[in-house]
Amino acid sequence: MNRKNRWFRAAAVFMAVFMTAALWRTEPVWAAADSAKGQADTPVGAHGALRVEGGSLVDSKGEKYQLYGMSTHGLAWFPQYVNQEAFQTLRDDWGTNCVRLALYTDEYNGYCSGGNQEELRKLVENGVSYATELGMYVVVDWHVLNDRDPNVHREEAVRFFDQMAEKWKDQDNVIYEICNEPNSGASWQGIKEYAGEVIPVIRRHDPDAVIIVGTPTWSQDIDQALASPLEFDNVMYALHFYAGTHTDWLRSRCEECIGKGLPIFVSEFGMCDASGNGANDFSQASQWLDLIRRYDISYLCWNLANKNEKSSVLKPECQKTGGWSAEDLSESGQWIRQRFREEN
Ligand code: IDC
Repeated sequence: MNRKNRWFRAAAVFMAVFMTAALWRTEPVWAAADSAKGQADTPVGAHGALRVEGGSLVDSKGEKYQLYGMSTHGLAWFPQYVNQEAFQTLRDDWGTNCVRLALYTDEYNGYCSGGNQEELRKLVENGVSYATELGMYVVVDWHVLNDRDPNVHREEAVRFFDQMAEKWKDQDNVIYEICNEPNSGASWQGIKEYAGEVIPVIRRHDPDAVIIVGTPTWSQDIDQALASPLEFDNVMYALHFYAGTHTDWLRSRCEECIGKGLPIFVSEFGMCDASGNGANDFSQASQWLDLIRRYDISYLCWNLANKNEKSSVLKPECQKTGGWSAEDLSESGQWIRQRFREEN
């Protein structure tokens, strides 16, 4: 190679390196935060915007796609687990692709019952940012429980989802769950009216967002949704189970509804009983997760905290807020982490 050619080559290499570096600098923040993976390797990078097709959740290529991971406990009570290291551990060590942020509406210090709304919104926003930086999907859960009927705080829900959906309108990874568990007589008709008001508020900002709607009797009566579905696209219906309480009869209902094309999302489940405590029933839980795998249903486990209750996945004495090792996990935590890892 003569002198001139060598010079050209060196200049070309320099330019290529310079251009790459310049492009790199314009990458979103996650690129710097997440040195372990390139974006294409993250769940969102590989699967993009999700939608509902033929009763199933599908990815941007139209292939069936299953979300799975942990739900936080109440954000007001366990805010410390909303941090990037925690979510990264759930992604890289537990092998999960989704987290759920549980915002209680009406319990002690709930969003509509005396909680500091600004701080709670900040926690939700931070949670969404961490998930986004890590290329994970995130479910924003308006955790109706004590209020029984989502219409009790309908105005607040409209305001909340209006503000939140405006923020995330350009993101592919945010899923909205508009009422965790209507219960104690809250009717499907009433839930439909509530959904009919809240869904258009979200859709005004984010026309394609996937939205999960809770069903009567603590999100067990999916058959009522099947009999009278909502007239919106990209909607899924919540089915919740606790393996120590809900057994064959609810699995049969689940299979029947799936067979008829109802899009179901298990946005909360536990291996113990419905109190969140009581013994774990791993045999029932296995039967549930086998069914879930058979139909590619998405599923999120309750709960990421060290509360002294069976459903918490961390031991009560564990003070770490991320980077957990096997010894930090409760019986529930060890079991579900293993199951999640088998999904990959
Ligand atoms: C439970 C928590 C518990 C908390 C209680 C508040 O585990 O620490 O004191 O809520 O009412 C659900 C609910 C979920 C419950 C969980 C266990 O969605 O909020 O969490 N559960 O009872 N549905 C069925 C079970």
